[in-house]
Amino acid sequence: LSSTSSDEDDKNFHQKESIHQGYCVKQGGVVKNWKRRFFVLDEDRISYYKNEKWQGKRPIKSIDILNVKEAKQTERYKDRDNLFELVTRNRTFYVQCDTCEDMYSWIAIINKTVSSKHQKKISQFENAQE
Ligand code: 4IP
Repeated sequence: LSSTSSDEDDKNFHQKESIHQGYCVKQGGVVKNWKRRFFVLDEDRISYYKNEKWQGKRPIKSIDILNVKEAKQTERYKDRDNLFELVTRNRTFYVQCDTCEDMYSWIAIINKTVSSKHQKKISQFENAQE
């Protein structure tokens, strides 16, 4: 979602049922500072918000799951443990979890959601061909 979306788009911010959610610390894109944000994953997108009272609110940023290539553990920043990277078509997000278990959960669930989404797209395409 771009910052240019109109207020009309607000009703589209209603997410599908949340698959996974929780606080993580993320790095900025250009200004590389780290912020604690509340992440919410559903079958279509990963969004982050200022805090856990996200329901009905516009996310700070929302990433289309179809733009996500993969999530994987990284040691890019030596002073930050439990760190994974979320590789998208145009940006790699660095996300630090509170625990190692959190990190593995996020990585597994993101990659699973990405592949089910692609699988769903493929079946839709195949059904349309029939
Ligand atoms: C901001 O720094 C925050 O880190 C933003 O994170 C981040 O945007 C900005 O990245 C960065 O400049 P300040 O708060 O000091 O302005 P958040 O959006 O979580 O608040 P991203 O794109 O990471 O969300 P750039 O790329 O706009 O510089």
